Amino acid sequence: MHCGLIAMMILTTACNQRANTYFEKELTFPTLLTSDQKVKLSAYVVPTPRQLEWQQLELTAFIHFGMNTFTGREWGDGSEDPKLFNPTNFDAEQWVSTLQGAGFKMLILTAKHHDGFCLWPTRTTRHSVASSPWQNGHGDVVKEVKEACDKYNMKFGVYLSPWDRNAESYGDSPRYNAMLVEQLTELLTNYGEIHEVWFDGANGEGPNGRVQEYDWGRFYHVIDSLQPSAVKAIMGNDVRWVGNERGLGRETEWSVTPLQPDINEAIINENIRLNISPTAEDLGSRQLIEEAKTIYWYPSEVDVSIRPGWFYHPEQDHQVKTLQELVDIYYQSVGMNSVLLLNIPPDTRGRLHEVDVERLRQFGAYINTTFQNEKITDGEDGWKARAGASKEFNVLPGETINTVMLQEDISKGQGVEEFMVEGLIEDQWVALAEGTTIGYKRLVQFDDVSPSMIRLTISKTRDIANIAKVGAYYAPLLEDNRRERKLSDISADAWQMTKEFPLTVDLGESYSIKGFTYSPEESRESIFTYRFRVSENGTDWKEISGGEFSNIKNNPIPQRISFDEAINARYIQVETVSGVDGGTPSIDMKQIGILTN
Ligand code: FUL
Repeated sequence: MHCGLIAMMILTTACNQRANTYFEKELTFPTLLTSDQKVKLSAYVVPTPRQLEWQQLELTAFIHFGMNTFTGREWGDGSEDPKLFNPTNFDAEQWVSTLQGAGFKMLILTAKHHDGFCLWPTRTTRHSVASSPWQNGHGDVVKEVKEACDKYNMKFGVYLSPWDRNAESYGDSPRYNAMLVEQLTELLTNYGEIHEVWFDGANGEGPNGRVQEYDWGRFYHVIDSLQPSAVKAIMGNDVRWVGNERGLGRETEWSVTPLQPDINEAIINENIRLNISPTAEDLGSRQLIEEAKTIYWYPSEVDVSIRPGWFYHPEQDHQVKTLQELVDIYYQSVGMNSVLLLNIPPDTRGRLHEVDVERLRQFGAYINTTFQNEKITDGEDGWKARAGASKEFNVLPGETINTVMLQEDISKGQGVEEFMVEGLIEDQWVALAEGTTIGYKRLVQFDDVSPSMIRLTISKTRDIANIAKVGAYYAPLLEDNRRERKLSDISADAWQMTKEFPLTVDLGESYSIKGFTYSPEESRESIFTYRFRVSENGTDWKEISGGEFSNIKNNPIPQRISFDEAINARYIQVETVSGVDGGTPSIDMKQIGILTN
């Protein structure tokens, strides 16, 4: 059946249809369709105008700043004294001008993180900048950042953590929901235009913790009515979490997917039926579309920090990602049909650290230089491609290339399932790269070549694909000066495990211990809360550290715990109190490192 006809048929059942053949954001399939018809129709689901505008930003920046900046933690527990928040040289313009210079188009600020401390003088709680010594309690971080954004023509978004470890009403669902609505309303009415609202999904409350039932429908309604240009991200239904915090998109990244955030029973059950979640590898294959009842335009956002942590910690000044790492992340996010949300955390002065500023400058310059130097002609002529169609492009004489950029006109949907790029070298067509999805943007890399022409073949599509742009570039090779931090200052050669539960280790001799590291492993559940004890003789133990490895579930990087003061010990013991999935995972000796420096 002709697609237009099917679309007409569906007119009565699907919502939000724009023109005759497009389905804005959402399409519910009528039951009569065959699998092939469903797949074909999925190519006609398109973004809303705000989703489209968001996708075109490509580079967006996260700013994690707040109480944790001053306590050295990643997740505060809400009991922090507001007096600790006291930036000495706060300069929002420095953040925004640096980001703008590096090509970023939006800044998202942690207006409230899990510790509940509000960066604006809210009426909902005293746990805010108004109770801090900063600007004698008259400061407003949200306002200063928004003003700087306006000055530098940068879009602005807010991160408002639903999980709140300070709010007394948290867990008393209606009361806390009312507070969150009030906080949202303040943020969305007092500061001008807002372009993204970021609802994080983290909640570290254990089995005995407070359980809050969020009223997502109400939160969405508040945002849609107060800020119609804002996309709702992560626990919001406009922008999807890519599924990791490592800056890694999918090779096959469909913006059209049956996935929706787990905001109500019906959605949770449907996600379970389809076996999908933000971390699933397959979110949009033919097979999945065939089984789906409703599909959505729900594109991916890649959030990753320029440092190991989301918040600033001085000991991570040497671990700012290298230019090579940032460029890799760019290829794996923007180059894989996603928007990059790169976090750069300001320090206790309230400024971006010099190392980060320099790295951002290098990154912006590299991306700019690479992609401003187009090496082919006529790559911007729109092209409607059926499966099997090819098109050739002239390469500027004598130029070397190693990167190709492909773009679909996503205002007409996403359709390409397979493509191939070849180069004409000495009258022979040579394969340069192949891939699956394109979507808004796809970058593919290959070894340096100097072809006279390149040829793009759209090998497989869901329906006619709308190719908006083909480009070819030379991306200079970078020297990777990655610096790994040591996970242990002492060799484990002489260590002996003396007990398995809790893991007890004889280090062979006594050391002055200043801290320890714990490296999670993919194959086993990570520890969430722990106790760490030391002993000189293996009999008398002293507990010197305990608590949580915050955010280890979403960001399973090595954890470094430093003690307040060094302690002499020959034996150590690590006890699992709880795991990230509610179990009590065991731990292997090789997952532990001892810090003595
Ligand atoms: C996570 C949070 O728990 C982290 O602290 C951070 O804000 C990150 C962006 O999202 O889930």
